[in-house]
Amino acid sequence: MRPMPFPRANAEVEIMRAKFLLAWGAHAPRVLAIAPSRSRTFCGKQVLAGRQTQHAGARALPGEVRAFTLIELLVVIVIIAILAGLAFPVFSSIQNQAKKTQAKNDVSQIVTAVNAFYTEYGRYPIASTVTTDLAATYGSGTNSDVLFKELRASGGAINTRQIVFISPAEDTSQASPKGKIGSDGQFHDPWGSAYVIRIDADYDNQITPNPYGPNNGAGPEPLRQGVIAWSLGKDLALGNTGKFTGSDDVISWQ
Ligand SMILES: [Ca+2]
Repeated sequence: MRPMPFPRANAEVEIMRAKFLLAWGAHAPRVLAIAPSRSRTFCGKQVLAGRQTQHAGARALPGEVRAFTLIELLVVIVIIAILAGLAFPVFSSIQNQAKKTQAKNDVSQIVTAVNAFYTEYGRYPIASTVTTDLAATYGSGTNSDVLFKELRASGGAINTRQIVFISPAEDTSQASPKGKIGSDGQFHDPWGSAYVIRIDADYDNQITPNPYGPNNGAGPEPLRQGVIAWSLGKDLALGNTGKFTGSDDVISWQ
């Protein structure tokens, strides 16, 4: 038998080796790439004969699972964190604007209810012993439950016909629930502080004092109103250093 030339025997061994590597690679967890410099041509076909090297960016073999690297996951997490950071202030601003809209609606309803009471009874829902507008201020200093008992026909002495002039949602499990009547009987704004109401107790068709002072963004003093209501806003404080201009308060008369 004529001995097989060494280069041909070497080529057959390398073909078998390449077949083994391809078969093994189908079950390997990582991509196997063959160093191109170690391949050679046999009978016009490319024979893979090089040393195997792991390469994350190499093309996956059939049936192989492509996994994310730690760096790729970290990049995705950082991008998500940046997007969330950008979206949160926008979301917070929209939410606060919705609360201001609700507060504006609530103070308008309170004023409408007090005026309706006046139309019905010819007087405001306050005790006859209260004779100044400053004394007829409820929700700040004086608890507003005495006023809302009358307006809600809930135990008041003046609303003798038990007419319901206003009916906000109620949550008596909390002292100051947001946007509801609490266990203290007061009507709380969406940030949790009680709405403040001032009524023309001396019946001169104007209210004195203006809670923000004259010409501080909330009109003159006295105000030509029978009843006013306001919310302290998100900062839970009256005005911006006492002035309405630049504050987050919500008022009924503008
Ligand atoms: Ca007055």
